[in-house]
Amino acid sequence: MEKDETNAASGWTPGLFDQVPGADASLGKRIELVSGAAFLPGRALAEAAELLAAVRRLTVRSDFRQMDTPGGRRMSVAMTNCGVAGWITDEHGYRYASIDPTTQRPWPPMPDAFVDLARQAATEAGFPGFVPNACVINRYEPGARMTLHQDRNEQDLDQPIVSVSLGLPGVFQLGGMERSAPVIRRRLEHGDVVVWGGPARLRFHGVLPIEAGHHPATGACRLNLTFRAARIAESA
Ligand code: MD6
Ligand code: FE
Repeated sequence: MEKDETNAASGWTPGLFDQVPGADASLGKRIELVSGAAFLPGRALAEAAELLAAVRRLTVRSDFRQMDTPGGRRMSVAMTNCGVAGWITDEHGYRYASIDPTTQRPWPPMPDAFVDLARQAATEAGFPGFVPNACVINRYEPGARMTLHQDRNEQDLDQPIVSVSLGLPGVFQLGGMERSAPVIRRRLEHGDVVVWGGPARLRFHGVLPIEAGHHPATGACRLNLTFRAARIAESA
């Protein structure tokens, strides 16, 4: 496995990504961004069209919407979810809920193609046995961004997160365990996958404002799918 040449000084844990049976160069590159975070360039390229068709189908039932943070700011990213739990935010806080507050119905089920890709990518990155039950789907129009945050609403922090980028590129920022820690930046292109767990699971991260452009697969936006093992805090 290759080390990230932009981050050669990171404390790499030998073995974490080396114990996957059959993991070799022929399966595609795996680049360790920091210990616990593997970058799989182009890993979802073959599946991208199928993933996007599934997103189109499930947004008929639960469409993208811009949510408000507990502090009262409207997020620039539009979101929806599928699976048994959906990540939501409103004046009461951030949490997972089994009911879409917009439709008052359960979120759409997670398509098999989503589960298959997430499990395979997690295994290839050294996290076998990943069981995603929630997928957050983010849509970034030009100018939309995700400020630095930690993903800590999930039940089982031993389970990784699998992140799939589709459409326009975005610049991913990966920081430390405190918001003020220095960040490394990585451009994520259509079909790129990042798997993130273990010692990296609670690192701060975000996405810089998306630049305007056109992508043949998505048009004028970037989509990001993040697969998680979540906990349902309440029903809505
Ligand atoms: C995004 N991703 O790439 C936002 N979180 O649009 C995330 O917030 C994220 O990519 C945890 C793990 C991987 C991620
Ligand atoms: Fe996140």
